[in-house]
Amino acid sequence: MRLPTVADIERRIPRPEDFESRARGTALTARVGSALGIAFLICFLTGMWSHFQYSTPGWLTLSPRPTQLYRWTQGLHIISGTAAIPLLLVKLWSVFPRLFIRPPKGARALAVEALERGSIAALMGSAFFMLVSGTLNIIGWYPWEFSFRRTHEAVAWVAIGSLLVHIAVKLPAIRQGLGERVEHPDHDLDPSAPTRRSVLNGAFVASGLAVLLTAGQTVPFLRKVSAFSVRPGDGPQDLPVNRTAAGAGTEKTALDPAWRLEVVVGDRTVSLTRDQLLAMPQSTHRLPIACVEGWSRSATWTGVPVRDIIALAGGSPDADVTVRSLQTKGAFGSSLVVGNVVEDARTMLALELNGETLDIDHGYPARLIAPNRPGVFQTKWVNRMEVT
Ligand SMILES: Nc1nc2c(c(=O)[nH]1)N[C@H]1C(S)=C(S)[C@@H](COP(=O)(O)O)O[C@H]1N2
Ligand SMILES: [Mo]
Repeated sequence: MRLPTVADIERRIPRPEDFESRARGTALTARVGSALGIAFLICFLTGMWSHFQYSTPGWLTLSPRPTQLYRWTQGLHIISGTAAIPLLLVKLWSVFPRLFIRPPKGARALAVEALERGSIAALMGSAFFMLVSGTLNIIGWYPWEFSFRRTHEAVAWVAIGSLLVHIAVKLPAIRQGLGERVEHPDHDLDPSAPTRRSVLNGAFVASGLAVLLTAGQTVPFLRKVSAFSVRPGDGPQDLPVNRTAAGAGTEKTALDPAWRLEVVVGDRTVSLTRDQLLAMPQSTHRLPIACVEGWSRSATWTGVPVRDIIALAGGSPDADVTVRSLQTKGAFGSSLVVGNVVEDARTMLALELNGETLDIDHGYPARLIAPNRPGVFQTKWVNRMEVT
């Protein structure tokens, strides 16, 4: 038996012309690609906003208004990312025969081709990474060792950078494709074959369905429609739960009658029982929990404004306050509330949720709730506030 030669192998590798579907073509690629580009751009901008809200740089002061801002930006982030998945698959299908173009002759042409393919490889790799890691994050599964947040952010820059290069390189083809009619001129030769129009419509329908079936986790009127949304509405007191008291190791300490809220201002510490907190003037506000993982839900919270508690201990009502909890396991056991958020009367140490005593999984005996704040910072099982 003779071993196959390079030429034998080459003969077996298909060529672009071997893929005959007339549904492919620049008219389709340019349209699906434009929609995908818009989805990626929205996803990128809202994602960067999320990083700003999560670790706010010193030059930026985030306002507690608009109250629902983070809910909107993070909702859009998850919706645009979900919409992008079917679009990316159809876009890939429409161009993948081009992967089989043979390398050109000549060093210069070869170098240009290698650069272009390199940028496409970076774009594909980063786009897949973003959509896969984002989806796993939405479903709350972290099968990796690295920090999701930092890696998702770093790769986002690779994705947006290589996307801009790709758009710049392909601009003439994009303009040509958008100028062409969608349908192939001889599409009636074989009426049973899928047409470009049907593939294009299919891509948009699939993308729309993906959104409809999941967006109910953040868009209230879609709640009943979104069969695949991750946290549709279960959880005590009509509000989903990410980390339970058992998960945080607080199921005993939270119910301990010896619980006190310690308020530390300088070298002064004031201890308050839950009854003492209940005896202070209460306020009630409707505020959302807007989780970075893409679900959000408004609820009616009753409790004591944080600024009143700080003032009671002799602190300034616009001080920066570190809020700590009984949590012993895992992340997000404490958070910082900056002065202009403390100052807002709706920033509360909540004692009641939807008219009932806070459920232990929602942070009994007391939890923080503030307007326009990522869910991870709405600290549950609070036992200490420090003016820093
Ligand atoms: N102490 C503590 N508080 C926490 C968390 C946590 O892990 N530990 N998770 C946060 C996250 S990620 C979210 S989205 C909200 C959810 O609040 P809920 O469970 O009452 O809906 O709580 C936040 N508060
Ligand atoms: Mo969250």
